[in-house]
Amino acid sequence: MITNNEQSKLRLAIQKSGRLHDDSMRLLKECGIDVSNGVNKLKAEATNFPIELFFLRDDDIPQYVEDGVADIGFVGENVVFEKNKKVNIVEKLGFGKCRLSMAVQRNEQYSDASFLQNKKIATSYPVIVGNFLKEKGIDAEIHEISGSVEIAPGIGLADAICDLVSSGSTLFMNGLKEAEVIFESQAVLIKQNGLNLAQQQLLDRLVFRIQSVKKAKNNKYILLNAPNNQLDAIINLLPGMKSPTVLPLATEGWSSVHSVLNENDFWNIIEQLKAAGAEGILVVPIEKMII
Ligand code: PRT
Ligand code: ZN
Repeated sequence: MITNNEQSKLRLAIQKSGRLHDDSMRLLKECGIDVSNGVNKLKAEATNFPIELFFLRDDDIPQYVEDGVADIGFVGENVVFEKNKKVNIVEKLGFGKCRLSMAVQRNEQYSDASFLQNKKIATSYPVIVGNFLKEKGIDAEIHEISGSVEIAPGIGLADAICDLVSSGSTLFMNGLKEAEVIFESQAVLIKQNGLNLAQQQLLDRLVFRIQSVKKAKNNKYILLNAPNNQLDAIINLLPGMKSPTVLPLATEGWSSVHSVLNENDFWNIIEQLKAAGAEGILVVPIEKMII
């Protein structure tokens, strides 16, 4: 029998150790969720939010969520698509970014996927690679291996590999080059199909916090001094959350302007602000951004 207490709790699966563990724990912390340190345990309980954490291997997370043993999980999108379980992606988490790419030996000429026709591809991602080949109408042999994929071409096991890449240095060190990106990935939040109403409400609260943390990371708070005769031009450059705040400075003819800037346009706008006469520009990180 399920008690009320269990019904209004979320069981979250995260990677026990590996590339996603620390960022997963950091995200929870940034969402104001405190977890007693459970790294050497299989489970941990949050002290100020009804969440229980399960620490698992990343490959197992989609299955646990499909089965409803965990309600939600943080896991790489690459694993979600490869495992192809009945789970829903709720939100991209902004960390664990990488790409699944075809790679070949540096001296090979790979202009497009037709290079792979009748070739042997070593990979730990047979499902995603199989779908890619099918979409391109290419016949190739997939050789599934679970680790050290990058050595396969050098030892004559395969003509190409398909593996995760982030900096590219592993490929480079093994005499390989990235030939084609077939899948872009990052960590995502997944959920099971059978959440009850109370759990869905908890998930909505968690997702709201995650979105606020992500927005804050993508934005900076900017303060600057502007001569009043340039205010219009400067305000036009600054979108702000609604519109910029303008306050008079003690010095006659000058104002202080406060606003929020998106990381992507950041340097571009700073240069234009300087050209428009802005001075004393301060840029500060934002901890949370609630819109
Ligand atoms: O023990 P467990 O099964 O939980 O962990 P794991 O060893 O299977 O996974 P782990 O911790 O290596 O990766 C977890 C997740 O991190 C992956 O599923 C991806 O979603 C994400 N991620 C991000 C990466 C990378 N970047 C990455 N670079 N996963 C693996 N790599 C490997 C890649 O396989 C290759 O060997 O790093 C090497 C390439 O890196 P670069 O920087 O040299 O290009
Ligand atoms: Zn794994």
